Amino acid sequence: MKFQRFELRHVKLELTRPFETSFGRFTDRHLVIIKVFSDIGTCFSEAPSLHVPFYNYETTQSTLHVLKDFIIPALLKQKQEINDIEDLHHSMDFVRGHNIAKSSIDTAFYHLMSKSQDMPLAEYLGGNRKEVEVGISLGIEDNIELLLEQTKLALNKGYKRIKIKIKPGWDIEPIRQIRKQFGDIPIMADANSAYTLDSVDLFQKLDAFNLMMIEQPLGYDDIYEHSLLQSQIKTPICLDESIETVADANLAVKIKACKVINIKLSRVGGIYPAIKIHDICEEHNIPVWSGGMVESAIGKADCTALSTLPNFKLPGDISPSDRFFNKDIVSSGLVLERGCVLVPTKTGLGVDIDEKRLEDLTVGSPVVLEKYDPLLERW
Ligand code: OSB
Ligand code: MG
Repeated sequence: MKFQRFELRHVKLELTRPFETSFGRFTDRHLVIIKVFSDIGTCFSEAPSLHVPFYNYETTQSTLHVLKDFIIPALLKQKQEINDIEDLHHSMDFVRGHNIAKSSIDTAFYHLMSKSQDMPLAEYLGGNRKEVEVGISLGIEDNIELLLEQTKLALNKGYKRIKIKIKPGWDIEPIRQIRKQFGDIPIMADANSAYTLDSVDLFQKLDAFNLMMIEQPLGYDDIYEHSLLQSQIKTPICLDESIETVADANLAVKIKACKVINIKLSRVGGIYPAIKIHDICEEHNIPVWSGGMVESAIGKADCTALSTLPNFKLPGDISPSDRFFNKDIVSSGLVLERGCVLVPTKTGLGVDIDEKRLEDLTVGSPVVLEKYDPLLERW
């Protein structure tokens, strides 16, 4: 397979309602969407970095920069064919980090290969589920009544677990109220690194609410202190931000820093490293689930396909387009039924991009890169 042309777009999607986490409140979602042309066909892929470096260091602009000035010129320069995903990653290894940028190239490769072999992406990955269980991630609200209202709507739609975002001052009380009103439903809390070890008492109090897990309570780059916290609380800790590589997952599992891992394929650099982390966790009896980054239907379809692998044992943050957006960039997207997202059965990614809508939602002009141009190589 040879890459021939890339069209990079900065796309802005309006959220149906603001989404707030401990690191910020957002009303729009900025995404990098790429159309990839190759000798075996074309496809679309997504790099779901945020527009601000508040979740990890990547941003919409850093993603465009790293793709345009480093990763894509290297791919266009390459004379040999790339026929294996490991080779593709070797071609990108010279760039350190920037996993979300890399994930858009990794997923494009999988979309092209699965389509050219007439297989749905999930089947190409070796998954054999027809549907995957999903939960919803509910943002911080202005008051608890609004959160209870959102919880009720989500349960009525069938979501199999409720995750609420917490931060100091918005933790015990919202959880207590949800338990009181909705009883024994699966609930978890995601702190996005809003606490330190000084809050051990608070986490011990949270043990009383029987949460499925607590996600990333401590530092975004910490693993060790999570192991100290895990040994003092009953609630399973789930790591998100601090697992960026296979080495991070290995360390976390070995030192018992968590009992669950949230795999975001974008955060770890794509489907290939995500599967490696999935396998390590499986060997160590650590269940995983697919996290989300408020992706378009492109990214959510990738997460769906990945979640058909056997160690995805807990509901993922996966949803149809209308969970976050008035207008997504697809003409047909994912479908939610009985708390499950149906695994697309079409070949390749399995959702259809509406190119007119993509054009309408593009900020500025697309950047087109084709053929190797030595002037592109600035390093
Ligand atoms: O921590 O899981 C997170 C969104 C943006 C950045 C970080 C996170 C999230 C979510 C959204 O929780 C989950 C989703 O896409 O449904
Ligand atoms: Mg999280």
